[in-house]
Amino acid sequence: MLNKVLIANRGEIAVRVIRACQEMGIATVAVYSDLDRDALHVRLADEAYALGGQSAAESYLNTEAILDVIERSGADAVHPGYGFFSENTDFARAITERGVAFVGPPPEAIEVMGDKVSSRKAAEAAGVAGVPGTSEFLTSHTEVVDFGEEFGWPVAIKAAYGGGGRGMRVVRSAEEAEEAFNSAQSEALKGFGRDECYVEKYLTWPRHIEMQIIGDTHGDVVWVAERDCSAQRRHQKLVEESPAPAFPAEIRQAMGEAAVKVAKACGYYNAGTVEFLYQDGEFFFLEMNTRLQVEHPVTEMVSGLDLVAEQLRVAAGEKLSFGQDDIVLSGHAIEIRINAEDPAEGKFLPSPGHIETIVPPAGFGTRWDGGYESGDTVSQYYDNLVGKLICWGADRETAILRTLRALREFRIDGIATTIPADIAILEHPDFVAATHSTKWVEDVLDLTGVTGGATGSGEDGETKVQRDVDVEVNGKRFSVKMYIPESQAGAVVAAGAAGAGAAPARARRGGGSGAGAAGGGSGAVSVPMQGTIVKVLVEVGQEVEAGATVCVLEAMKMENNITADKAGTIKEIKVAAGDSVGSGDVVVVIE
Ligand code: MV4
Repeated sequence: MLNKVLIANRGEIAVRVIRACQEMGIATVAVYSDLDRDALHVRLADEAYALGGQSAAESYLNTEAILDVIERSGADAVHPGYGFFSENTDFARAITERGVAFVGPPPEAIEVMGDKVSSRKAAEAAGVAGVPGTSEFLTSHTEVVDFGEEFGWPVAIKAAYGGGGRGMRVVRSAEEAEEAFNSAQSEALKGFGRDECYVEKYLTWPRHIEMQIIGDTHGDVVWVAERDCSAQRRHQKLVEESPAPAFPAEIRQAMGEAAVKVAKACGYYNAGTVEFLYQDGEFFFLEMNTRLQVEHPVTEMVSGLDLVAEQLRVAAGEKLSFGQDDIVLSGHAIEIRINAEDPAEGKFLPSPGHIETIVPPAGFGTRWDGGYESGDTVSQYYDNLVGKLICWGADRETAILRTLRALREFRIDGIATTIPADIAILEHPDFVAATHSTKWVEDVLDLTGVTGGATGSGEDGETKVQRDVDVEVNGKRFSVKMYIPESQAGAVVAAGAAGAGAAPARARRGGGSGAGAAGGGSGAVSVPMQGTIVKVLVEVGQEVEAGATVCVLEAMKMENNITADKAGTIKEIKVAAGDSVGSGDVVVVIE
């Protein structure tokens, strides 16, 4: 087994790897930039070394500085985490050439899977098809026209050395082909320094499903479970889950076997993920990620495997301690990426800053993989992921309800986070019904009125902070949001404020920036899942605030607050206590 692992990363993934090492009796070496001198991963590691510099390029991407720490610390392995050097062939070679273990795949596999065209060819050689398309680079737009006429429109022109959808052009007819081809080439040249492009049939409403695999250095590779990552915005994943909803077992088996074929074809070992597009019962190879992914915890929660521990064992030369038949999946897990971004009006503006207080939720089936504690600072220099909330349930509805409960319980003050948008996604009937796709967040979800800001400058220019305060008025309890000047933030006490803004007692408790409700709804308040109305908390003619609880739905043995999706007057109440309702039924109308 390994003796001492250098974690060449920061934030929550560095914390995650350090914890796995500590549980296995492996010493840990952290590295840090000037800005991360007091970061959580540094506080937890056995040893810590300064890399110098502030930006990622000056620190975590400084190969010489990391190699120097390997020498000084005597580390016998390096775990790259994700991002940074995790898929860098040269870095992996620099490590292994020194006789130090790289906790990841062989450099050759990283290389093969590094560009879209070679990875597609490798997959096709293994008998795993990509979306129908050309495997040779395009030389003119007439080839796009020929392909579209043969395979049907629309088609997608993609940059061979691109990623994340950049440079991708959707072409809906022959007339659009020339302009699309030229702009795809020029954007590819600008974005990636290479203008080679290819064309594929365009899938109009795909789900993004990826298969976790892990292999050892003795030739064994197994598939673990799939993850559905369709809830994305501009290629940034927001919500991931496992298993994929409405995903037939025979498709799962076929996709798992396809992923193993792709891995074996490139001599893969350690943890990896094969990505597919899934539409109309068919799946197509998209690309392979030769690293541990952000969303690995959902796979851990449904399989019971500690993927980081398995990575470390593989890096130590051990055989996998389990075979394909030993993998048994149980329940459903959902991961929410909590980013320091303000989702107000759907803008997701970066919101780095000082975390005054962070109190993650807890309870049965509730996991927090975080990189920060109260008093830490989220820097603008790095990825703004604060951490990941992962919730497990016996089935998907339970997992959704538990995740919503946990998100509403989450307390984080000082920065805005994506939590309100996450709540809007999980509450939406499309997500509950699993009819969403990779385009749904951007094309369908309405985040108008979602407020995420824990801080915001008030009219007078002074920064105001949001405080959720419980008050009692004439013996009746209300939860109210107060926006107070930052300078007075510490002095706020439960105000006796009554009147405007006071929500009914059962209004969902706020959680710092955690519980902003969608305030821009239609007023037709519906229930996200079938259940029984146990309480109606409003009357016709009553004024309510957005986010106020209008009734309580009992579903999956839990009480769920059904909230007003906008401020206004109760116009109609369609239910009474004891009524059974179905997913999407309207219970209250607000005008
Ligand atoms: C596609 C597609 C539909 N049809 N290819 C975007 C990122 C890159 N990895 C591949 N992407 C897509 N390729 C065809 N033929 C839709 C997407 C796509 C997407 C894919 C996975 C996850 C999120 C996505 C968001 C938008 C578009």
